[in-house]
Parts: sequence; structure tokens; C-alpha cells
Amino acid sequence: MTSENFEFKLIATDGKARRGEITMPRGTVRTPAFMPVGTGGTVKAMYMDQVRDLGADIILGNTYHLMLRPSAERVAKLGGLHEFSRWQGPILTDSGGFQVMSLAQLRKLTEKGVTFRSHIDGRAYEMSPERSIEIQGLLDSDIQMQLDECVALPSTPKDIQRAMELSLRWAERCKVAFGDQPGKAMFGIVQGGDVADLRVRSAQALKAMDLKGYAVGGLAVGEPQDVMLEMLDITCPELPVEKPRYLMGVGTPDDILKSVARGIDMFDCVMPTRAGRHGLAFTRRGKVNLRNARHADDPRPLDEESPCPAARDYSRAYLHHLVKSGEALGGMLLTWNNLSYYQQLMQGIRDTIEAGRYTAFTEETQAAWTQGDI
Ligand code: PRF
Repeated sequence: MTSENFEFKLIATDGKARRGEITMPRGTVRTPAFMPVGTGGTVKAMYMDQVRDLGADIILGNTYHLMLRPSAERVAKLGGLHEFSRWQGPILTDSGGFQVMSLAQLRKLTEKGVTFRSHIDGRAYEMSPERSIEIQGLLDSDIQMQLDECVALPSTPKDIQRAMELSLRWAERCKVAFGDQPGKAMFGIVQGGDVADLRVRSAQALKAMDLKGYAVGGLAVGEPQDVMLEMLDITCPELPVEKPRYLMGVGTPDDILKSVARGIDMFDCVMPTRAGRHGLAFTRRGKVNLRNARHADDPRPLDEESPCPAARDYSRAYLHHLVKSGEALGGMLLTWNNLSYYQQLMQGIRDTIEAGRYTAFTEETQAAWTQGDI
């Protein structure tokens, strides 16, 4: 189902966990949703058809990477990011600030925006909140993110407050730059580090801007999991019930289970794709490091009951061999397995929220990770 407008509706709740649906012209996103990361117009080591067949409704793209290469203007001329990458469903793009801070060189941040040099060729760039929205528009992104400043933790309360307040001013400017686009959305991003009072102020100020959705940023940036969860406990109740909530850059399967329990609807993370390319498999029974020599003679598949051929049809011995030999197929099969596991987890989450047994599902899922046959 699609809709001319960007709409979110709640289908069921179980405690604070929410089962919902975002409808927009390019498709429906069933929430809680995990968005595979497609940084530079590709979910690394996957065909878009595979990504879709695993049950992903939406993928994430990155302003920062695409503006450097091949450039937003070039993507626009070639028909936009959907046409360019052959992903026809909804795309959410991150605004670029976070990636500039973690990847670019000679970064300078002012009220106007951020200037930096490309990590690829050293070329100088400027990105204001308005330019970030312009780029996301050129990419034809369905859900665009405000430009924000995320500070790594630990940081001083003073720095955290300065970044949070700057992010609020940038949210206003992004809202104006985005204007009125009925089939699309621009999300604000709650900042405030690990300071409860700043989180509340950030969420309340963004709520007053009446945006179409809200992200929680500035978490999973060096703090322990219990601090992240405490910040979600404080932040989620301040956000409007009728708008989607997106926890940026999170996380492990355990982070996802616990964040859904606190009211988060959307996630993205490089974990399943990056770990796959490094030889790590996520399975129902926990993580398996295929680089380990103990798999060299193991004829068993990763998970004989998985719907994913990568998990079911190849021996651990073969996967070990591929990974040790640096074969491209090793990263392809493990990425496939990992994204399949993540999408199965999300399907389980959605089904059990609807059935009113989300807590039991969480406990069973966590218990299975530690049982281990491996
Ligand atoms: N802001 C933006 N993107 C992000 C983050 C953020 O705080 C994070 C933090 N986990 C990941 N990606 N714009």
C-alpha cells in the first residue's frame, strides 16, 4: 500500500513497544523497521533485489558520501538515487553532519554550517543546513534528516548543551528549507548527550516544531548500553505518540530489542553489513566468528532452519575457507545471512507486539543467543 502523503499510523502497542506503519508514495514501511545501510548508493555486497526479498522496506543513504562521489547534481541528472541504484522503495538519507565529523578532514563548525575537506581527495566543501536539505532533495530522498551536531561521549555538559542548542537552530532552518512536501518527510534529531535535562529540552523544542518524525541522535557514541537506554527512557515520553521515532546508528540485536521496548520504531546500523564483510555471522543462536580455526572442518550450516540460503546451504567449513582466503563471496554470503537475521528479528518483533507477547519474545530470543551450539 502507498499513500500520496507521508503518514504514520499505530497498529498495536505492547507496553511501550509500538507496531506501526509509515505510508508514502514509494511504499509502506512496517515498523519497528531496520534500515540496511546503503551509504554510497549500494548496500555493500548485496543486490537490491536480495535486500528487498529479505523484507527490508526502506534503506538508508548518506548525503556526505554521495555529495563527494558521484555528487548530488550528477545523481539528480541520472534520475535520482532510486533510479541510479535500482532501489524502488523508500530511502532515508542522513544529513551529513555525523559523517563529516567522523570521516572528513580539517572540519570547522560554525553557526552557518560545517566546512571540511573530503577524505577521498582533500577537496574543500561547505555544508549548511539548507545545502544538506538541497542535496537530499537532489537525491530525491523520501525521509530527509536535519543537519545536526553529534558530540562523542564522554563530553562536558557545556559542549553537549552547545551542540544541542545549535542542532535546534539548524532544525528550524532545515524545516524552512524543506518547506511543504506532502509525500516526503524531514525528521528532527534529539541531541543532549547523556544529560537528562538537555535531552528533555531538545525533545520538547523539536516537538513544538511539529515535524513529521523524530530521531534520537547522539547515542551509541561511546557510552555504556545502560546509559543509552536511560536516555531513551527519558526522551521517548517527550516525543509525540503519533509520529515515528528513529534511533540513529543502533545497533546490536540486543540494543534493538531493548530500544523497541522503550518506544523506538526505526533503526539503522552498519553492524550486519560491516561485520559480515569481516567474517562475523549473526544467528539465532548468537554470533559466530568464521575466521576461527574451529570451523575449518565443520560441515554444518550456520542455521539449518533459516529461510536464507546463505545460512542454510553452505557449510561453516566453506564459509571459513572463503573468509580466510579473502574471497568476495565470503563477505557476500555473510552479509546476506546477517541482513536476513536482522530482518527476521524485526519480523519477530512486529508479530509479537501485535500478539501482545513482546516481553516473552525478547526473553526467548536472548536465551537462544546464549544457548549456543557453537
Ligand atoms: N546524528 C546524525 N546521524 C547519526 C547520528 C547522529 O547523532 C548517530 C549517533 N548514533 C548515528 N548517525 N545525523
